[in-house]
Amino acid sequence: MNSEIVNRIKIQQDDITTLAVDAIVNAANTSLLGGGGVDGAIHRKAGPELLSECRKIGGCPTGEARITKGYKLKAKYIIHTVGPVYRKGGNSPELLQNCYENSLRLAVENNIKTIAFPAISCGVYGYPIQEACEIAIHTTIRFLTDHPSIQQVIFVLFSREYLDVYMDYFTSYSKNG
Ligand code: AR6
Repeated sequence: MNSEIVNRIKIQQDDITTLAVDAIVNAANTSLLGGGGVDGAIHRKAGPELLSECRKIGGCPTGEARITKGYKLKAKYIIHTVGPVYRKGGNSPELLQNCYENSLRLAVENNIKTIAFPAISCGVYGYPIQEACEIAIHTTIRFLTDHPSIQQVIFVLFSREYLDVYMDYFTSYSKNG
């Protein structure tokens, strides 16, 4: 793979709510009114004004994305996307791919240059990490190839185990893809 693209992708173990990037992505639900996991952590850190802005948006269908301000976070924006609840043999792969594409599209439209993604759908929504990782990386690389304005995409994993899955796949993809 093109080394210019490789350099625009970073993978790290971290708490996404601490990052000073233009936008962090939230793994939300269709209500956009908060929940557990990364969604809960983002709402707690950003403060109650985030919930007020989310109420005005009025929800978001699975696979789509909406943008709000970052409020008390270091990130300027939050892009809220709704991952699929994993169902084997269903349309979960397409929906998860839409989450990455629509989030990145919103980033371009809002002049966002640096964006961090959690492992969307890989917690409560039960998506197997290996399959989700392949969709996340493949979709992002394809998007970055066509959209030079995005300088950095960071994949943020909470656990060492998930970090290793992403690192291994990205390394083999970089060599062979
Ligand atoms: N930073 C980075 N990653 C995190 C953080 C964090 N602070 N906290 C959790 N993760 P989940 P989903 C990881 O369940 O599967 C919510 O209730 C976590 O370890 O947050 O898309 C929403 O409201 C996992 O690998 O999101 C929805 O109802 C990944 O983030 C539902 O959960 C995603 O786990 C969405 O479920």
